[in-house]
Amino acid sequence: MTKQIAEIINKHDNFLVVTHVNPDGDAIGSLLGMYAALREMGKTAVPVLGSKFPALFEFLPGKNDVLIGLDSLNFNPSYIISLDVAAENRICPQVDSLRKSATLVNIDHHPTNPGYGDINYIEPYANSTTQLVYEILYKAGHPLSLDVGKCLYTGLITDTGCFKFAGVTSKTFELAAKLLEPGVDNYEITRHLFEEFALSRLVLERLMLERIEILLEGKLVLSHLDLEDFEEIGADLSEGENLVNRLRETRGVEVGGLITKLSDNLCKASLRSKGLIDVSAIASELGGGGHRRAAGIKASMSPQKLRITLLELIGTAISLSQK
Ligand SMILES: [Mn+2]
Repeated sequence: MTKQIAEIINKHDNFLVVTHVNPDGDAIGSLLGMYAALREMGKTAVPVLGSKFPALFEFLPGKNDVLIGLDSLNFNPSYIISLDVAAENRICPQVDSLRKSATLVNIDHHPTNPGYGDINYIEPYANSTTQLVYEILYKAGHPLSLDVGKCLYTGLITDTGCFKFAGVTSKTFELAAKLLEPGVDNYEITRHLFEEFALSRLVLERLMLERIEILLEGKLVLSHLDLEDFEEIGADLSEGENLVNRLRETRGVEVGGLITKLSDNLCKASLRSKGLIDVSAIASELGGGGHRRAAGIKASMSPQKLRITLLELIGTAISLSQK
C-alpha cells in the first residue's frame, strides 16, 4: 500500500491534506509533515483543519499555511489525504462536499478505523501516523528534510508518550534516529510539547484534580470539566487534551477518564487504560474510537448520563477481566 500511495504523490498533483478535529501532536505532525514534503516535491497542497490551530504546535513549520475550514479554498483537489483520522466524521465536515470529485486516501494507525477512504492504508502496529507518512515518503524516494523531520518526530514523541507507552520497540528507536538525522533537536521538540504549557493548563489541571472521583475500588478515576471552566480560565479546549493521562498514573488505577461538557446535551470523554481494559471497545460502544490504552468519545448526552454509562461499561469490563 505504501507503494501505491507513494506513486500517487509522485505522479499526481493538487492535494488537500486533512486530519481530525481537536488535533494532537500526531495529527498536526502528520498534517504539516505531509504538507511540507508535498511542497518540497513542487506540488500544490493545502493543509486544512476543522477548527483553530492549537497553540501548543505553533513551533512547527507550515502552521501559517493551514486553512481553517474550506471557505477560502481556491483550487480543486484531486486527492484528499486524511491522516490519523479514526472515523470519517472527525474530519473537517466541509471536506465531505469534495468527496465526489476527489479521491480520499485514508492513512491511519487506529485499529478502529473502518476504512472509509477510496484508498486505505491502516496499520494498527505503527506507533504513530507520522511513521506511516515517513514510510510513504521513503517509498516515494523523497529525502527527509529538517522541516519534515521536525513534524514527523513530533507525532512519534506524542503518540509514544516520549517512548514511555506500550508498543515501543527497537524499531521505534530506529525510526526516531532516522527522523532526527536531518538535524532535528530532540529537546527543542520535547520542551515545546511538555514544558511550555500555558498557565491556564496548570489551572485546568488543578480543577480536574479537585473533582476526581475514585470509583470501582480505586480501579477507575473519573473527573470532569465544563466548557465554562475553559472559558473562565481562558484556556483552549486543546489544552485539556492530555490532562487525563494524570488520572491513570496512580497504583491500582486501571482506567482514568475525563468528561468534558460541551453543552447541556453534548460532551466528550477521554479514556486512558493501563492495558487490562480495552478503552477503544468502550469508546466504540458510544460512537467513539481509538486504541486499547487511549480512546475518545463525543456523545450527545449529558455529562451525568455519560458518567453513569462509562461507570457501567468500565465496571463490566473490569469484572469480566477478573474472571
Ligand atoms: Mn495518532
